[in-house]
Amino acid sequence: MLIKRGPNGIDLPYSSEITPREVFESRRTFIRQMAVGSIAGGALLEMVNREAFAQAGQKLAAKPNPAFVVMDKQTSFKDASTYNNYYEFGTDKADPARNAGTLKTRPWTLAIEGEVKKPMTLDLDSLMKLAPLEERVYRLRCVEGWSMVVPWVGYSLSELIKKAEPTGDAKYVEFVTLADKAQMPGLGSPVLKWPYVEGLRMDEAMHPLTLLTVGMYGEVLPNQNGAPVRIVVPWKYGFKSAKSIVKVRFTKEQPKTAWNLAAASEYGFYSNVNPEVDHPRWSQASERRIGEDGLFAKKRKTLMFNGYNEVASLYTGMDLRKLF
Ligand SMILES: Nc1nc2c(c(=O)[nH]1)N[C@H]1C(S)=C(S)[C@@H](COP(=O)(O)O)O[C@H]1N2
Ligand SMILES: [Mo]
Repeated sequence: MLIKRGPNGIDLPYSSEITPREVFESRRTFIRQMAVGSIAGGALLEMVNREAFAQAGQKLAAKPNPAFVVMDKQTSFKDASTYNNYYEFGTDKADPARNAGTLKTRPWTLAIEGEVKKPMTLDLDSLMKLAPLEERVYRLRCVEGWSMVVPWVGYSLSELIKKAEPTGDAKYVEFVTLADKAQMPGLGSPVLKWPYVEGLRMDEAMHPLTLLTVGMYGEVLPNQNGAPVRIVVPWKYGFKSAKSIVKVRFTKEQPKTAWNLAAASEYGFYSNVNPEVDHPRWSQASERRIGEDGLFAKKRKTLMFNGYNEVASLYTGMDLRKLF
């Protein structure tokens, strides 16, 4: 996919083919005005920003990163965007696709706070431009026993963390997600304590696999997949991959996460994909790949760390049966 270079040399993350016509046209007018020197630099930045206020489905330019591509057949966009867990929009798999249209993803801000030298609040546009967008094809396995293979668009969360300069006291990272009753019908239900909160240990958050995600299948994230910005941690059960995050908080103490608070014996803080540690109510030894669930489809063997063996060294010396 092409990255269009803006008139001032800033890479525009969206290509003109898909830019809404009025934006495209105003850009042309604007370029013309630029040529006659009638617009100041400030106005230019504003224009680039406005252009990047993309909606779900809009194309995103991202460079495939072959170092992060699993060879498994990709799940279809249709399956990945209609079979979801996003309890803020209902607990049925079809609910998020049906109900998440009410999520207002723009404007959006992400606050970076806690144990950092540089706390900041980023709007979506600055977030999109903080590092080059990459496409990465990851396996994602839900604790319920199904998995998907999705081409995500984003960049390593470590890029953002480095900018915030964590202090020596930052041992964990907490992700706080949006909780707005006006937009999210599921908040009326007490299934979880809202907002949905997740967390990682600092070294897990800094691991290059941990992806700050803004798109999938070459497009801006559909709302039901966690627009406008989510985390994807491919070696952990899906619930660690928090959707629609509004805050990244660096802490001394291990964050209290939503699923752990709801049922500590079933959902540990670590929740690494581990075929040897069963969920108290079912085995975790195998999984069903979404899209392969016909009558004759075989279940797949679940792999340790979901197949991401490069993370094993993060856990040397830890008893992963106790710290599940
Ligand atoms: N805010 C929020 N994030 C969430 C959830 C949720 O209910 N709310 N569900 C989690 C679970 S259980 C899974 S399996 C993944 C599913 O991501 P996907 O729908 O994009 O496949 O999102 C995770 N992130
Ligand atoms: Mo899940």
